[in-house]
Amino acid sequence: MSYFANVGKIQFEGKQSDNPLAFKHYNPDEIVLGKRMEDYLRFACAYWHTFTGEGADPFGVGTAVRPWSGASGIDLAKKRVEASFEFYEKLGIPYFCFHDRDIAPEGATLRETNRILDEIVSMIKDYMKTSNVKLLWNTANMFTNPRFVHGAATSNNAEVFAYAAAQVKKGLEVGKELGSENYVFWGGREGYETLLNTDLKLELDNLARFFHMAINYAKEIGYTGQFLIEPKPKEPSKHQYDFDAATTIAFLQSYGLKDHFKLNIEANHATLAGHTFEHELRVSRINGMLGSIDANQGDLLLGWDTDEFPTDLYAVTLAMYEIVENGGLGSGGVNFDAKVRRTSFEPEDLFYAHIAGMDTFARGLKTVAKLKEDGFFEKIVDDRYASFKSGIGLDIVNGKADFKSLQAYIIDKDNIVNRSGRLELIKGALNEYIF
Ligand code: XUL
Ligand code: CO
Repeated sequence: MSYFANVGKIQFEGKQSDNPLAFKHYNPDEIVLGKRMEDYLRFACAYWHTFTGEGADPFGVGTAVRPWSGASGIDLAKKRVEASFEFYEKLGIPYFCFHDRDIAPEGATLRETNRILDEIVSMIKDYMKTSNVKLLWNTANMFTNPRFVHGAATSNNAEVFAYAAAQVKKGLEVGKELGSENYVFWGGREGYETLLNTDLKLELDNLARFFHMAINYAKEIGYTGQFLIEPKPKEPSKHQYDFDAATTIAFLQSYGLKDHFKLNIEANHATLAGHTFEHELRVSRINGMLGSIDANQGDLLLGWDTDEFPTDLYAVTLAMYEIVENGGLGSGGVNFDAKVRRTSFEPEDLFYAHIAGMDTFARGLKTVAKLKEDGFFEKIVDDRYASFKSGIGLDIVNGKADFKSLQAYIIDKDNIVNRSGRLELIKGALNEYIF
């Protein structure tokens, strides 16, 4: 049975090709910056958007036409698994990611839910035996079911905390079973609405307790995937605890968790926090915390998490620069946490969307290789901070200066000279690399 019979294996055909079902820039075997493109980028398909999502929005039901539409329950779950592996193979995407509830429906009790999950996990495991496709990460959906109305690990209800713990326990077991290279925590409802009824300190302490329990259990069962936290400032919660990279890193540090986690940075979450994607990546990178990315883009005119496929070359180039400077993403990858627009409802659109995203990142990587070859940003920054390379600046950097020596140095100088930042010159020159 074929779900995407109209589509064959997507090949790299190069820039000249006018075949919409071909890569123009993503050439998995091409060596860029000393590594195969496929190994650098480690692309992943997000199960929830591509196979579970149906294109619903708050004003209307789904519009997506899918070859598995019409099925329900466990039958639907199985059809999605079959379709997903056909999709990965045809697209040539090396990884996938899922939430527990994306792949299998819930039962009446957690015991029943886990039994259904096991059935689908074993089916996925069988597919993985005959395929090169691997699981980049799995995670727990602890935000859709009404039981999580007040949060999961930060709920005021201890029974919900227990439920969430049992759910993540199972997630780690599933991660071990399928060899997931990372395990993600995105705290969609880990936040609060108003301080009028909230014990902020208890909620944060509980969140830290929850993470410590996860670390202990992973150790106990020998799950070795990297733990990742995915920051997001709001939506669905108003004040989300993992607001952005800096807030999350400070939280992890305060609770003795920093060595056990890295961050999964999502472009659209960055913009919701009032940052650029590259800002969030830079903050993570310089703290040694950049683990993986959720590749997408938002729409600044809309202001919510639109999860569009990433096609903005400018933003993706700057993001790839951070990834290259990080020495790649280690066990992480580039997960397309992105959905086709509600108006792009045909199955082929799933291929066009991923091709666009993969080509954009491949172009970004190639542009960064050229920028690195020329030392583009390195020269700009070296020159701009030259005052710290010698004299009083070098003393400051080397810890040889104090307030008294600095005062003595500056007190009689009346000619402090600043230099232009040359921003427009830089932007014009950068355009020449990108276009
Ligand atoms: C929600 C979001 C999630 C996480 C995984 O905004 O990004 O899909 O990536 O739970
Ligand atoms: Co995400």
